[in-house]
Amino acid sequence: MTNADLIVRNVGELLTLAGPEGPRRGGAMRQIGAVRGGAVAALGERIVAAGPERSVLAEVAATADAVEIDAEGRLVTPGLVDPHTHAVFARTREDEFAARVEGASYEEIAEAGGGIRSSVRSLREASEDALYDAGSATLDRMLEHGTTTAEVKSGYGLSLPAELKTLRVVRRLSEEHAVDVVPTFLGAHEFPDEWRDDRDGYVEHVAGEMIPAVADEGLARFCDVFCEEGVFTVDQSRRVLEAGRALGLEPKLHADELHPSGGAELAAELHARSADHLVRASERGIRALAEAGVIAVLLPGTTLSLGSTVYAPARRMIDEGVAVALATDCNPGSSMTESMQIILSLASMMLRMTPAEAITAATVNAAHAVAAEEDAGALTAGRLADLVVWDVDDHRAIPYHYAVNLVRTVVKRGRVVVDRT
Ligand code: IZC
Ligand code: ZN
Repeated sequence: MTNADLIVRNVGELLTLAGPEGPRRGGAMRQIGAVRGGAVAALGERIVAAGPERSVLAEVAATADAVEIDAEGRLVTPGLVDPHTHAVFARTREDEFAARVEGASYEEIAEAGGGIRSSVRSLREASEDALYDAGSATLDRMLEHGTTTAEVKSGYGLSLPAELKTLRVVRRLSEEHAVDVVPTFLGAHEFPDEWRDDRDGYVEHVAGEMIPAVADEGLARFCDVFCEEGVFTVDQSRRVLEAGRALGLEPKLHADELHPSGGAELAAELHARSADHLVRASERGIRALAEAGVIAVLLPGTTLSLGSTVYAPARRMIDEGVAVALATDCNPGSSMTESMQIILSLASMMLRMTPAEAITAATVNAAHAVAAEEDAGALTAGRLADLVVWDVDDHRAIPYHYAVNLVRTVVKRGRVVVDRT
């Protein structure tokens, strides 16, 4: 018998996502650990039991002040994990969105000095407090939509002080906001105005000065690079990612988003934690990801927002044995959403991932993509009590009923943090 101070019972469909260690691949992506008539019990921040209600209730003793949530037959899943966001920025870019609607491309806008460089100008001027307030409001919206863990990248500073400012804001958010935040350094997101005539010089500045300063302050878990035609080449990306790894920052890549750029192959060569986007990844690149065990983080909200019709080849990846995860890419330029729910809908509608595969990709595989697998992504004893009670009773309804918020209650670290009943 163990004590429990939170019990969620009367769960119509409980998805535990329990299963073998490691990210799920192939047919295992459909195994979501569904239990009819389930319950979850927690003590403090962590789960003590989850499974059929009868066995959970037989295993735990409720404390005198225990909170009980009656799910009234609804669906309960792990809190969603969003493993790729640029959630700390100073200003939105609806001007560029409107220009794209009228025919301008993302790359034309970037070449003309807009895009990421526009976000850099506004972020450099913003105070830490203003960035914190904006980032906190963004995380609030994520939480309201069921996300309980999110990765957040820097990359709108592109100078040592502005990158450190961003990552200190990310750290403050991780300390103060209910959402657990995983910090990623993305100094190689674009070439800032002052380095555009000396691109290799900027790469050396990132590798030789920014990364040591970031590592010294313990400000990031991962190092990412925008490896893409017109931005960082494969060689420049390798240089940055190897410098990061040498100081303890694990590699991640923006790979093959707009053109086949050799990003997937580089991710495999470096045994990166994840390769993200992969819309234009080559066949060889996809096979290399599978062999190297690199997680593919797919971002269909970006494809939608850019008005493209070419989505990442998710089915081919799953068939090849790549572990697929999903993320919002929440950012002011190419995917302005905080909701993983619309991402699940796009995954099913446009990537042809089954609802079960999409949920695996947004929970357990997403947790692996940000090295949070011991805490998040599944409802099993020992993991954090991060869960969502949904306003539906069948997991297939999450991608199906789209563009509305289906969240009823969010529990984060054993506490009710969103209550929409
Ligand atoms: O602000 O445009 N693709 N980075 C790579 C982005 C999009 C974010 C942005
Ligand atoms: Zn991104």
